[in-house]
Amino acid sequence: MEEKLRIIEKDARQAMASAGSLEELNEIRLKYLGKKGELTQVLRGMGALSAEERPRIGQVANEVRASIDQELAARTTVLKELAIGQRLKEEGIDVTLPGVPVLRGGRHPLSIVSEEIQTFFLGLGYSIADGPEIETDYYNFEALNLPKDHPARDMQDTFFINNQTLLRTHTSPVQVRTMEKMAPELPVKIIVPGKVYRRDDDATHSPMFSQVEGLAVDRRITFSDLKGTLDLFAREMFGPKTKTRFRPSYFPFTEPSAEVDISCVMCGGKGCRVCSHTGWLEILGSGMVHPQVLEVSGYNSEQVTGFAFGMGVERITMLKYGIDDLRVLFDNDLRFLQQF
Ligand code: 2NL
Repeated sequence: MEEKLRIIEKDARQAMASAGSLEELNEIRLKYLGKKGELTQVLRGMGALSAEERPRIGQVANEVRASIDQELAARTTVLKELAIGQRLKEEGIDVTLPGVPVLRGGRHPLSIVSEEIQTFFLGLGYSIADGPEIETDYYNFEALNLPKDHPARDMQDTFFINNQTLLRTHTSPVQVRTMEKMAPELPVKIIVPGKVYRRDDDATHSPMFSQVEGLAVDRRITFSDLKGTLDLFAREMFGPKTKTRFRPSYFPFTEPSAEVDISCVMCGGKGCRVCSHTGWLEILGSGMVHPQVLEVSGYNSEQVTGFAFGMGVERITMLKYGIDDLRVLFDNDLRFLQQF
């Protein structure tokens, strides 16, 4: 029996050492060590041995088993290495190739411009305020001197959620909320950036767009303060040679009201296609806060005055970077975004 075991040991080790693949090696393992394997068969016959022989044969059987296991483990390691080497060769991995570059994120042009506007006004001592995008009819319209059924409501086609609730059409309601909280404390100097919603959709209008509005309320604030502030702003945004023009206009929440134009960024004022041969480009709306708006917000309009303004960030961005279609700002095409 000992001889039989030694032969199995020799045969098994030899077969394993020459196995060419892990699959082949596994077959050999089953042939010798499996349930019906050769070694297993021999060990089953041990019951027939005499009491003197059994311990010695048992020890030999253990040695044989350990010896085969050792060869199995050694060959497994070698074949695994070979398999990896083979795959590397077949799949042609070239470790000298440069890696896949990690894409670096960047700021969206609308964020860049919105933050640039905010930074300018922070420098003049303004604070940043924000508030809800879902508003009540009261804060979006009534408090801003736009009663129900007033024709001026037609200027802002509105998404209503129900009779009293809507998507804000401008960030002005945040300014009303801020004044309500602060009154009668002075001065109020705030900048309100944020998304607003109007039922508009074409090459120059999007149903969602970004605004920055500003508000300054104090004793003896005048139209000169408004002009000086916005003139400085225009030159900061569009360069020191920029001229401004204040044109009479109408907003329900300001009186008097003015639209602010800058000398054309393309032609410098000579007249070209961008400025429709006028030499001027409109950048924002502004005015002296209507006394009615001050009163409902908690201020005495006999004692305090204020100016306010509002601008569309998309429009400023398009003028600053010479973009002629608003929609590229919302397409999220990396070929466009990576230019900033
Ligand atoms: C525009 C014009 C404007 C205001 C916004 C304002 C806010 C309060 C009181 C008075 Cl709380 N006015 N905001 C004033 C004038 C113009 O925006 O064309 N925006 C895109």
